Amino acid sequence: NDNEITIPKALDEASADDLFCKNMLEGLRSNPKHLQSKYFYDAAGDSIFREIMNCEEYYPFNCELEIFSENTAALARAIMVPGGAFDLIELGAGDCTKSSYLLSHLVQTGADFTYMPIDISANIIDYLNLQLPVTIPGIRITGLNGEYFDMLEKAAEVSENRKVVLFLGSNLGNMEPANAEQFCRELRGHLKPGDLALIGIDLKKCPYTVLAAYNDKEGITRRFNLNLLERMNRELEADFEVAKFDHFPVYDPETGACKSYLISMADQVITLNTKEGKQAISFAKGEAVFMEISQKYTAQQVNQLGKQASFETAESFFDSRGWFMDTVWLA
Ligand code: AVJ
Repeated sequence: NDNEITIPKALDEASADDLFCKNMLEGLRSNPKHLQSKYFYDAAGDSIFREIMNCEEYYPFNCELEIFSENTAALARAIMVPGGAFDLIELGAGDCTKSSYLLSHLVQTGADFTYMPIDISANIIDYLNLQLPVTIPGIRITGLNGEYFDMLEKAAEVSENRKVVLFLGSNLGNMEPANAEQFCRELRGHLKPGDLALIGIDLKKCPYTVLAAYNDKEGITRRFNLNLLERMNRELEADFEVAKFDHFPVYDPETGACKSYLISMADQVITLNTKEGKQAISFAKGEAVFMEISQKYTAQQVNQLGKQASFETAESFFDSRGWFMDTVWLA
């Protein structure tokens, strides 16, 4: 049945909560302190991220939207090769505004595919499973809530079709370069010859432009970062006073690393309530908590990244300013 919608069981909620708690505590007990940016995306974080995508300074979203809206047919052609039924798997799908251009085009042209969005946010997957068949009638969708590679394995279990993996929005930039390299190798390991990856990556450019994207005047990005403290207040019964933390983004044009930190504005002790009881974490005035990296690359570095992971670059697409790149890698 072509219209059948499979809604798989979401990641076990208790174990997801435990993992969140464990990872937050590990990061806060480290020296220097750090928190994992993948946890930004609870329901409140999803909503603040939508504000970021609409704010003036955050150019990556508009650049990639331009690529997808202006090159829809060419992108579709690029991923239809070598042909046959396929699974279109999107890692970190979000609300799939960009990919929906491609999805609509593929449905309209009668392509034989199932869309499998993978997202860490259960909220997002529930939304996509319900909403996408309404906005794109005729689409086959199987949403998967969980970690990327766990869900890629699941996707391989449920279907033997050729795989096309979308990894857009410069999500790869959220990994340190060495981890990104490892990630691409691991991704390649989950694919067979003939499978494809379509990777969207933000490129190096004027340092002022990059930094402004992570330091918007309205303070949306600041709220986005502080939301993780508020999420700990909500989910771990923590007692962060977010007014006592400041958002501090930096961009190093030499390495291409854009990093954001939260700075403790005072000597302070916060507590979290865990299964093992109350935990106290102290912060020194001026102490930084590393929150997120948004790594920028040159187009050559991206090609190199693919090559090192045993992919062959088939085709690359750029926005009119050459600020962002979507590249098709053949496994
Ligand atoms: C969607 C993860 C690529 O790093 O540019 C936006 C997230 N963080 N503003 C990025 C983000 C702060 C974004 N990614």
